[in-house]
Amino acid sequence: MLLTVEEHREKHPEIRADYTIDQHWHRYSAAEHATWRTLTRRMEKILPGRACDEFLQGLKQLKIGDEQIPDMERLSDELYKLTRWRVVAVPSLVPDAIFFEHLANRRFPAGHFIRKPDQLDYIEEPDVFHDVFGHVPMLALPVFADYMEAYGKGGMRAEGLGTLANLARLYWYTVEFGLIEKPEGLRIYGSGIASSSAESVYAVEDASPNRIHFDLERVMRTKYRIDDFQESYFVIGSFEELFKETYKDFAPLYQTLKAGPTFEPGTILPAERLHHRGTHRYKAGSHRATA
Ligand code: HBI
Ligand code: FE
Repeated sequence: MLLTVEEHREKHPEIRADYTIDQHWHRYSAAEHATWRTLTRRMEKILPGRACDEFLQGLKQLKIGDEQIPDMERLSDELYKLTRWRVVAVPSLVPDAIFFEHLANRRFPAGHFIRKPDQLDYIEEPDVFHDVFGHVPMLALPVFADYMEAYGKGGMRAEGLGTLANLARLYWYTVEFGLIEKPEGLRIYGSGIASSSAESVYAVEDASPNRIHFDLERVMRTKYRIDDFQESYFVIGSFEELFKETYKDFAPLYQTLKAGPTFEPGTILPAERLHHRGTHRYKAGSHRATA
C-alpha cells in the first residue's frame, strides 16, 4: 500500500521528496539475484512467439539479462542513449501525482525490491522484476517512449480535472495489459502480461477472454480487474495508432466521459471490432495474476 516519504525513511534514510531512493545495487543478496534468474529464465522460454518483436528487441538492446538484477544507473545510461529515458529506484508504489511527474520528465520509477521466492506467481506491488523486465524494454521504442511521456503529462492535467479513473483505465488496458495486432497474430506489449508467465499464455492463446480493437473512449469507460486475469484485452493496430489516438487534449473527452455509461470488464459492445469473442469459461478468482 501507499506509504508517505517519512514512513519509508526508516528503511531508506536518503529518500527524496519525489520518492526516489538510491538502489544500492551491491546490497542485493545472492538469493535476490537468484529470484531474478528464476523469473527471467521462465519468461525467456515463454515470450518468444507471444511478445511483440519491439519488446524482445528492447530486452536485447538494453542488455536486460537473466543473471542478476540490473543496476539501474547502468541501465539508464543505455536507455538514455536510445530515447532519453532514465530508470529511477523507488521503494514501491508512489502517489499518482508523483508517478505522473516522473513519467512527464522521462523518468520511469522502478520498484527497487524483488518479490520473495514464495511470491513468484503473485505480488501486490510492482517490484524490480515487474518494472524493469516488464516495463523498461518498451521504453527503448521511440514512439512508445513518447506515449509514456504524453501519458505522464496527461496525468498531471487530469489530476486537476479529477478524471484519474479514466486515465488509469487507459494505462491499464495499454501499458499494463495491451496486445498489438501483427501479421503473424496478436502479440503482447503490456508489462503486466509480459511479467507474468501464466498470463502471457492466457492473454494470447486462451479462448476465454474477449480481444477487442482499441478505442480510446471505450477503454476509458471500461473497468478492470486488478488481481486476476483480464476478462477483455484491447488490441492496437500499431504503436503509432496508439500514440495518435491519445496524443490530444483530453479535456473535451473528459466532458463526455462524465456522462454516459461505465462498462463491466467482460462487456462486448454491438458495433465494435472484435478480434475474438471470449467464451468466459475461465472463472475469475481461480487464478491470481502477477503484478
Ligand atoms: N507507482 N511505483 C509506481 N508504479 C506504478 O505503476 C504506479 C504507481 N503509482 C500509481 C500508479 N501506478 C497508477 O495509479 C497509474 O495509473 C497512475
Ligand atoms: Fe506496471
